[in-house]
Amino acid sequence: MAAHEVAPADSGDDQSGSNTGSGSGTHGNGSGSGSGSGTSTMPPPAHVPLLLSEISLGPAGHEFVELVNPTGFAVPLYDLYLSDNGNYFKLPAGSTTLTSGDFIVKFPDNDIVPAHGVVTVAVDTSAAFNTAFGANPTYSIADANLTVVTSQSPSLTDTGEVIVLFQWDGTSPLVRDVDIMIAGVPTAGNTIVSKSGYSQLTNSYKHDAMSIAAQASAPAAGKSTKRIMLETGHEAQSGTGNGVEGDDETSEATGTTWDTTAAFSAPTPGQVPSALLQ
Ligand SMILES: [Ca+2]
Ligand SMILES: [Ca+2]
Ligand SMILES: [Ca+2]
Repeated sequence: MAAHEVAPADSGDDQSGSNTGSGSGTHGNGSGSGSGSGTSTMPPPAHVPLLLSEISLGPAGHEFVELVNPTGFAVPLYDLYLSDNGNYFKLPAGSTTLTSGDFIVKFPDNDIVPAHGVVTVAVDTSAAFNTAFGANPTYSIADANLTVVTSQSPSLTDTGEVIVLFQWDGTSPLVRDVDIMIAGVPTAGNTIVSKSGYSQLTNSYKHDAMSIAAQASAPAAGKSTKRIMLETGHEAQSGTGNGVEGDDETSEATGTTWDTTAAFSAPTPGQVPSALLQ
């Protein structure tokens, strides 16, 4: 009779459990035993809900960029890059010229950001970050536990930097923006560069609004700038921008969605306000 099949009440979970259990390796040192065997042929995710959430420009050892996953589901870091150089968008052509002090790094394909998780990328060593904040970062550029695509003695300039999270599948002529923030008041060499209409390989970038603005001032040493609000409703989305899903990341009203001069406070790496969690 069919009841024989029912036997162990707990076996049903075992089958699905064996697939989900591999989500463990969220952090950089991982063995990469990750879930995705067929990663090299996977298309880049069409939806990347990750956001920049905090930027600490200094002093040395205290420099980091934080990302948050606002959603209640895990998000892969597949095909995602981070840069502090406005020419990041030339990466597919191999012609990215970094000025001294800048970097482009790529996250490990098999790593994920857990639901409501936070990732920190330290510019200096994990040891220096630990000395500053009492915990290790998720990744360290100096320790190269993520892929350092190119760098020139990377640092975050205290007066200001553009920070860009972007997606590239390794073969497309163009990258796609995920989130952009101009922290502090960067010099021309450290800030965003318009890619409107820029022709590269077999395609051209669409129009960038470029209405994102520098802050009124840079956070003082020992303070950072932090996202306080989600971007929805504060940037052009689902349009014809250069971002994932047609968003225009150069249009975010970061004067509203990030803190400002009077509110700059001590860094909180690994922690975000609950307003950022959906
Ligand atoms: Ca820099
Ligand atoms: Ca944005
Ligand atoms: Ca934080």
